Amino acid sequence: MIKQISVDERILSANDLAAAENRALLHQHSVHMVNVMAAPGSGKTCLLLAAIRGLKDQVRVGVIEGDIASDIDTVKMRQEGVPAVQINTGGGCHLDALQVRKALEQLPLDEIDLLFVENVGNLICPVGFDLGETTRMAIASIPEGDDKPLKYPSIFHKVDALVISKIDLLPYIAFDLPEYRRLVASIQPELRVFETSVVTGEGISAWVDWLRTLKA
Ligand SMILES: Nc1nc2c(ncn2[C@@H]2O[C@H](COP(=O)(O)OP(=O)(O)OP(=O)(O)O)[C@@H](O)[C@H]2O)c(=O)[nH]1
Ligand SMILES: [Mg+2]
Repeated sequence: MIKQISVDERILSANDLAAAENRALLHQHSVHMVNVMAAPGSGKTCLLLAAIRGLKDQVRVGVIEGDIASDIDTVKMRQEGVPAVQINTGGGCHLDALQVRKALEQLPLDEIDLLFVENVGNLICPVGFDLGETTRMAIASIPEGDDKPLKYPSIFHKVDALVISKIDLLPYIAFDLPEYRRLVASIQPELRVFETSVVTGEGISAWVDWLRTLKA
């Protein structure tokens, strides 16, 4: 007899299966994972360092760093006293759930409330890969230009929050912030948006206050 397969049955890819297992593991340890996606040099590491300092004593932070090569960002995280694991993709333009699983096995999950994943700097590839995170966040910096929501709409569609970084550079760069925010709202009207600068400190506490609410 031929076995019938329901058309509603979803065939999960290897990544989706691993992501589901990661999510279950994190839930078991009460860890809230935030997948941070953005272009290279947008300010991911600087913002995560600011978050670690702002959350200190209240929220136990851990970090997974995704880079093509080097452990530069991981060293910075460890210098702040948080557990951090480096994944080098060796050329891959995004992290996948299996790589994250290996990193999770190296972290003291019972000592972490909020786990940031700094994904490989890229606006396209990371968007398609569920890592098992609970929250997805994009960072877009002023020097990248105000046309990015038009050119890379899917990242703005898929995230739970957007940080517009390097806001201190607005006086020096042609960037129409109200128009940019209108474009973002046209993609996802309810998207939570923060404007920050690690140079002046503007907007950091509002963003850190929101991060604090994510603690599992
Ligand atoms: N003016 C200004 N510069 C910033 C700000 N945040 C970061 N930078 C600078 O931007 C550069 C890149 O910052 P990083 O935090 O390393 O960026 P990143 O996204 O982690 O970079 P990759 O991990 O290499 O993709 C550094 O020279 C920072 O000093 C900001 O708010 N204002
Ligand atoms: Mg970085």
